Amino acid sequence: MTPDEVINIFEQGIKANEDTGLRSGNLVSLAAVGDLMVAGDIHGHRRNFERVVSYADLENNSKRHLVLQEIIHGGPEDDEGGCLSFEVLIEAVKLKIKFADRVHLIMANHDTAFISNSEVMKNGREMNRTMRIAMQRRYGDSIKAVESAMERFLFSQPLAVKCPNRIWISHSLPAARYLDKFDFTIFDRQLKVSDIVRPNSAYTLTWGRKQSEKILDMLAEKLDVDFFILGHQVQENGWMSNNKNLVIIDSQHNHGYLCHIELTKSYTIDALIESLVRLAQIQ
Ligand SMILES: [Mn+2]
Repeated sequence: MTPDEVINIFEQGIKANEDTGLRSGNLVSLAAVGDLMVAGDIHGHRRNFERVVSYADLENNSKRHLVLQEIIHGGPEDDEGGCLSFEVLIEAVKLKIKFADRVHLIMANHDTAFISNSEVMKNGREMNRTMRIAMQRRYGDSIKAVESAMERFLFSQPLAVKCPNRIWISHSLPAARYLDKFDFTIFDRQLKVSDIVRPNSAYTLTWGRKQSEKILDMLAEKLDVDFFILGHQVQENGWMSNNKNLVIIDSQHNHGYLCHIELTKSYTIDALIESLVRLAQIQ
């Protein structure tokens, strides 16, 4: 793909993000029709991305939605060790363009780190630098324009998806110490660049970890939902649950999972756990 083709894909992706009919502000609200698949962090794992897309089979399931998150940083490298995960992001953006109202890429902390060019470490490497170096080698003199299009695409992503059956999906949730200052209007209004910078609300939403039961109960009430499906926190077994109102899924390794829920039925936490699908079983 030429740099111009890549830029064009990101531009179309921005338009698809902005024009998604179910989006209001930074929240996508799904109707009580069809079903939904949610993938956790992908981190450049192309094979798992392909498994998720193949399992979702959006062509043949016209009422199905797919949520993707944290696609960049990790996976295959070029000959000089540069991170090639931007290639998987481009594939995901193409899918967003094709199924604009049914594919939802939600904002993650690696995205905000890329946009603000702040450090994000993974296995001892600063991932933005290693990815930008690979992009520089690929796109040469056009690097600035490609980076800008990619940053603007990532910035145009919604923050969360709310299901009619009271399930909330976001990359993470704010940690306890940031909750007092959390701006809940962030879901309804236009996002500002300052929102993604520490300690502002899109930053704390996407970076938060280890939310206590008390915090989850409080957020559930405030956001008017019963359950959270999140990514972000690494799960070696592919998922975890607090057996009450939280399921975390992880799709970045060989024990990765996705979550497959109906949008028309009520859930219990046990039923949500039963809706988990092991990626390795998908051809
Ligand atoms: Mn994350």
